Amino acid sequence: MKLMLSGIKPTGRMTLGNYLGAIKEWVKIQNDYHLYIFIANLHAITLPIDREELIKNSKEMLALLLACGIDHQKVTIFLQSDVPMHAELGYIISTESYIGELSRMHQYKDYINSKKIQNIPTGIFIYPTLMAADIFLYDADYVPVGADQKQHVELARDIAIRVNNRYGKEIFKVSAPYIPKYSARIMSLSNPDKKMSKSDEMGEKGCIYLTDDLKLSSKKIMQAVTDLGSEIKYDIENKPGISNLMAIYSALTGLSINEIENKFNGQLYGTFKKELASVLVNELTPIQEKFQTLLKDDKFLKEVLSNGALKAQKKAKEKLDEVKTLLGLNLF
Ligand code: AQP
Repeated sequence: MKLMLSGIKPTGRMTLGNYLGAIKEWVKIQNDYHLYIFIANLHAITLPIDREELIKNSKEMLALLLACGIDHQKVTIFLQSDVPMHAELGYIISTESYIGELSRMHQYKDYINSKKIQNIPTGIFIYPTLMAADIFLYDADYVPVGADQKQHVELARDIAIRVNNRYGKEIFKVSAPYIPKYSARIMSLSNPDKKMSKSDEMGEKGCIYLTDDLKLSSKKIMQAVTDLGSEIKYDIENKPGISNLMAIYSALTGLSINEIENKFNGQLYGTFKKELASVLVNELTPIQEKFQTLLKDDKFLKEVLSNGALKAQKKAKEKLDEVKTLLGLNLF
């Protein structure tokens, strides 16, 4: 079985975008791959985050992953900081990468250009080297590629090829991008030109959080921005609002866009939104119930994390030892 690695940053509450773009897909493929899923708290601290919030987000994320159907018996779920090899290999990779290539990363350039933060943490700059280490430690065959992280995954591939050539040995696996079959890129409900993001401070109205009261989520759907005209038709360029809602409907029901267009032919936006809200409530109700139960069970959550960390550490240590020996960092 091939190994797939995925992470999720505990930078906020989990969104419908995270769920439909990643987690629902992970649940579907968990029988077909050795799946490693980590809560990327080392990546989360690249921007300032309150410690209590980080702890709360990380715990809720774990409980939600399980509530959404990730099976901890099949999937290795762990907290990134519980596996110190990530930080150690991350440092080594930073010595194998170039300032020029890291400076070209969109995410880094966006921070430089946005002028949102005056002092940009070095962690933003070396984010891709830590991400490369995440991937290399487990010899991941596949890494799911969302549009945002595509460039970072490509850089990891470049670094792997370069290091392998330098040492004349296939030390790092050149992982292939995994393009999910069913997942969608979900946009903000209030601004469909922008991705639905958990850390979007202005995003409250446009963002559905998995743990939100379902009445509030339905209201957000009903108030979602739609476009001129009334036809339920998928047209990203001219009708981004309704197209986004159709993508959500498709990801929730498994119906194709074509089938959705036929189903709602001649109907009004309001009717479609009502139906979408109802589908959403049906999907999220059992998840929220399970989440609430799991959240009270610290003993179980702790056990899941420590089992996951043990499994991950074992694999990660093997790779790190191999690298350290190759570089002359192990004496005996
Ligand atoms: N809007 C989205 N539509 C589809 N997929 C999405 N993902 C995130 N937002 C959407 C996918 O969720 C997985 C975990 O994401 P992440 O937490 O590691 O980072 P992210 O993509 O940066 O997610 P956010 O919510 O936008 O976080 P912040 O606000 O902290 O930057 C990934 O597979 C991602 O593609």
